[in-house]
Amino acid sequence: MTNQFPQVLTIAGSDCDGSAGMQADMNTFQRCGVYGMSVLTAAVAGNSYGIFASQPMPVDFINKQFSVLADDFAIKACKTGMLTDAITIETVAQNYQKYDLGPLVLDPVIITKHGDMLLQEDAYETLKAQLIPQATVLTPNYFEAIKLTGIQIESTDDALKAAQILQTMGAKNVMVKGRHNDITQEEVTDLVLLEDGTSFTLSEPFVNTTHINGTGDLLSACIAAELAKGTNTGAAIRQAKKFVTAAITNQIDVGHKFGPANHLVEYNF
Ligand code: PXL
Repeated sequence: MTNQFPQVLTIAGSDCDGSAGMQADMNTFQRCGVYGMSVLTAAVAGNSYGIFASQPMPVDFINKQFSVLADDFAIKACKTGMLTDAITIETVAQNYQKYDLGPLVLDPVIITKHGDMLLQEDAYETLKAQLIPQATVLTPNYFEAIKLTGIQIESTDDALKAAQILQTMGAKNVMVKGRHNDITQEEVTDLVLLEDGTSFTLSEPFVNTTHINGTGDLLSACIAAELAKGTNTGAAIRQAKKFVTAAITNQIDVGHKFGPANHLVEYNF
């Protein structure tokens, strides 16, 4: 038997402060006990105050990263993060179709929690047309779910409606992540709609912390890692939510403003 150790790929941007993007994904893969690889789509200059510059990778270079990895490794699952623009989305969609990369966890990274745009507005339609139909699991946050469906989300019923719309666009399983912008809220509730039409909510107590950079990345990376290990989709999502909750409940003191979710948190998978 060769090449059998669970191998997982993140298709993402580099966040130089280590809190999010490819760096957060690789840390998560390690925590989940899988071997991580990365196709770099972009690089940002950011710190705990925000993002100050962004550089997409050339299409040829993205293509080359896919082809050399596919030539050699047995990738069992992948996830996407920052995709910047329509041409990058098209490139990723074509490569995902071309190679056998296992289930795709699509984190439709549009905007950071602090308002920095990571996907150009004219790329939303390309995302819907080319990548959402290939998603095994789609993990929009509240804002992204509204952007992609055009509906308002005020309740769990609305989140279910949004998830159903995203399913009709082609995503097999959808997790609409709950809002956590109100310090008086007691819980954060996510809505999960599975491929077979069943749905459930996941609630955890609201954690009042400024150290939440990268939580979406940790979540989608953990789902991809669990899928690579053979965990079923529902269980992979539950596991990922627990890991993220642990990572924001036990914060580490890094940076001056909005710090990272704690990728190092003690957690047994
Ligand atoms: O957390 C979303 C995200 C994804 N990818 C990159 C980022 C961020 C947020 O800052 O910088 C590269």
